[in-house]
Amino acid sequence: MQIHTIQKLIVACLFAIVSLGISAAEYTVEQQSKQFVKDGKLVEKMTVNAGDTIHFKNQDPWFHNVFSLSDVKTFDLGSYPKGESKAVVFDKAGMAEVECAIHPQMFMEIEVK
Ligand SMILES: [Cu+2]
Repeated sequence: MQIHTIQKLIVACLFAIVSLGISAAEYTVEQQSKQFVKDGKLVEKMTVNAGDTIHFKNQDPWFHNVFSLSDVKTFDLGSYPKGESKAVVFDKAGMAEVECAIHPQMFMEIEVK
């Protein structure tokens, strides 16, 4: 009886993990001409769902850094050259300000729902 309950729980957990995996989206934000660009357009704000991943890809011939000091997600991807991409999973709802430590004019907001 107890083993059966545990088995049910394991199945429920696996189902939850799989459905979370399916619903989580992947986005790419590029660093281009010292701006954050998404789908070829300057992006100042974007909305994602909790669990989604954003790939930050440097498309400029110089180094960029991507970091955030927000409560929602604090990270520092370091400095990386053209062609390199680093991913961040936004797992908590709220607002994240994303900046580049090398170019202070680079700034974008990510709303996590
Ligand atoms: Cu930069």
